[in-house]
Amino acid sequence: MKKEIPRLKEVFKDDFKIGAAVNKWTLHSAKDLVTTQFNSITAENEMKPEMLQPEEGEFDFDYSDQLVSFANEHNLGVRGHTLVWHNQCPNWMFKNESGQTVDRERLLKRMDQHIETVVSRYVNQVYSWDVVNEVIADEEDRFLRQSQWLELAGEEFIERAFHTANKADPNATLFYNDYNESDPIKRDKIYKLVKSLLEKKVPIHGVGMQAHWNIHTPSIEHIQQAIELYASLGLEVQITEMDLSVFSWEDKRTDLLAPTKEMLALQERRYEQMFNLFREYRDVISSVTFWGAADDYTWLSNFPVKGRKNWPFLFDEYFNPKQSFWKVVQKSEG
Ligand code: HAH
Repeated sequence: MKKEIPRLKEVFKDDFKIGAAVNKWTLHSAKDLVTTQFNSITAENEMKPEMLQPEEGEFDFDYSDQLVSFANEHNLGVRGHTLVWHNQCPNWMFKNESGQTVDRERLLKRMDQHIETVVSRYVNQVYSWDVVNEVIADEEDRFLRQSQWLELAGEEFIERAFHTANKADPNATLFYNDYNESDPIKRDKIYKLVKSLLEKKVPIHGVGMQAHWNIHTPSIEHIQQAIELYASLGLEVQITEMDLSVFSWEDKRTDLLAPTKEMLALQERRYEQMFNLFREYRDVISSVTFWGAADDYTWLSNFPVKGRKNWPFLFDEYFNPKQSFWKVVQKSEG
């Protein structure tokens, strides 16, 4: 008989929720893995504005409803992703009937309508929402990202999105979510933004650290400092899109058919260190979500190098636990 392996959701049940991003295909292909190992899911794409409202006023909830029913049926929480983002946002949002850019009022009204419709549909079924995604600039000398949202609506769109989401579901916890969240310069900008929102009494409850990391960077120290800093605002932290690429950002090699032994060894060590850190901060970290479930499918196989396979998770292409999995579940505490 096949020996049962430990379940992540059991191992971390007193610490934080443990989640996987799924999409309309992996919801079926990885069904057993997702329902046995995890207690939270996030839609990789199916709840993004371009998917939910491809044309003005014409909502398409087919896939997101399926995902939420799946979650209900299998007792999984749902992490909502995402309400306002510069990417995967339908172009009509920024245009009027004659194809010119809309004015501020019209854009903000459309934003409110989108948020109200989506959030109220899943009231009490989504425990946290990424209300605003990635509005901090990567350039060192810029604060907010240049986007149509910022250009057309001005920075108030950020706080307004949180107010609107909070009105639609006062029980959901609301997050600001971003990548390179552990980089000291970007981290300080995220901190500054979130702090200013709190000072204005904006209903924001947490910072989402995407955690698109790799086997070399960022350092555990930088991750720890970022968690500390965000938590110092009295907010929750969630790890929202974790994956550990086997390639450093600069490494664009495309020759590998499998990860090397060295890559896997580093990945194991890093996963172990990271989960030790997460456990240390269990009082502030309320959920840890991977941006996928197993190495058979990851967005990283198309980013940043198109068509280059990557192996970033705890489960291999056949859904078997990798050595990294065993490192993560063997807790040192007695
Ligand atoms: C994330 N952005 C997004 O939040 C998520 O919705 C998407 O599925 C994958 C990754 C990370 C990112 C990016 O899209 C582009 C450049 C850097 C980082």
